Amino acid sequence: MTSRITAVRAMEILDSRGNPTVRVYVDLDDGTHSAASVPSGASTGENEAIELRDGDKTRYQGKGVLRAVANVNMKIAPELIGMDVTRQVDIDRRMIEMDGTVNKSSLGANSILGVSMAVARAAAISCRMPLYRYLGGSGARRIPVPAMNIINGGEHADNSVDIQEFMAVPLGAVTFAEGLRSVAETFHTLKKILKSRGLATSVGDEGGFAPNLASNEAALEIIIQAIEQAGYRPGEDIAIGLDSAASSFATDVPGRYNLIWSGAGEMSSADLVALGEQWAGKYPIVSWEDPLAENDWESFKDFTRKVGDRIDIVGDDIFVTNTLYIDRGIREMAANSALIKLNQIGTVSETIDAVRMCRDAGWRYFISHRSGETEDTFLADFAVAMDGGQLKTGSASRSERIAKYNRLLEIEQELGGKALYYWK
Ligand code: 2PG
Ligand code: MG
Repeated sequence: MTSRITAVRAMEILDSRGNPTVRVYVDLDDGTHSAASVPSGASTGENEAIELRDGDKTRYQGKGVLRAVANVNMKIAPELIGMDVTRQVDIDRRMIEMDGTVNKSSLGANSILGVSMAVARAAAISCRMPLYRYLGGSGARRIPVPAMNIINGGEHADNSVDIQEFMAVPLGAVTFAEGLRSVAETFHTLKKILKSRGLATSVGDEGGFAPNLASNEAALEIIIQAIEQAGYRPGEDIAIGLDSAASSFATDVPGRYNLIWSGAGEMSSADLVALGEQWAGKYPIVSWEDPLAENDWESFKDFTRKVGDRIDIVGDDIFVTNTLYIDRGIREMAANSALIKLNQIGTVSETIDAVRMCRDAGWRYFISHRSGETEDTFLADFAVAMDGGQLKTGSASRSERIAKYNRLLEIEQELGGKALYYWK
């Protein structure tokens, strides 16, 4: 028997940066209630689906989401009442059609995604299944390797590091729990090293440390030291993942970058590719996200040609979880992996389409949180459901990040000996 939607309503809540975001509640005729909360990015891609903000400067400096909330309550809800909750694609499509724009700017991706996620969760509860199994099927049992962001820079912190994320990737562990332990221990060891050098141990938006270091390379060196001091082998037990978020230090002149914060100064795309190639040879780097700006397709291709056989070149701002851009990326070999963020595209079913496209092309895909998150653990179940094997969900601090890790620990335990954990 299928269950039907009887109510959909939204409210304004706060995200991990204290900015407003949307939470949506869905009720079904079988008595099921569900809720889901929408994340929010800082280093956003130009072609991302639009997050609707009120722009009313008298509330939350213009960042209120009451218009998005009203869109859920007044426009979306009446359309969805009575629909079969398991018809995720139909429900998402109905909202996309109602919106009528290419980037969801009319209803807002924040209102649409909130509904889409709450619908998926309501359906899972109604079917008496954990969300990862409802979305991923009975074979869903792979727990992703967590790329733990232990040093934050760029737009996620107020320090001297241009690269936005330095991640510790526990690819040598045999279970998620052990992998998580190894990178959490590395995080704590890193704290001690920073302290001993008189460097700040305060954290950035994703919970990694945000010290003022002499250079971007100094961050790589100190992470390697932390891995070793924690008792692990760099590159074997724990490798390094990077997210340059290079659009955030691209200048207005195409192909020119300015590594402002570290003082490294201006450089061309070719210089950046050469530097990246050098680092990829020198450090145990296994994945590199947005090494170049979102419009610098030619240099993305060049970098992929040069190091793509050794490391994952992950497109985030360049692809924005949109099959239109991922398809072009696959055809032009602009990368070999894509980052997957639900709110970049704005519905659960379109996010699944993006994952499917990657999988069909033999690309890897990294499921990701946003720098502004909530306590919602939807992402953890989603990552297991997508069978991707790689997840970015922040550091070993800040509860909005830890909530996802704890949910993954729970899923691994629930699966018992059947859980899978491997990097490649
Ligand atoms: C990124 C994300 C998440 P933001 O660039 O990959 O780490 O950051 O949510 O600010 O876009
Ligand atoms: Mg990114």
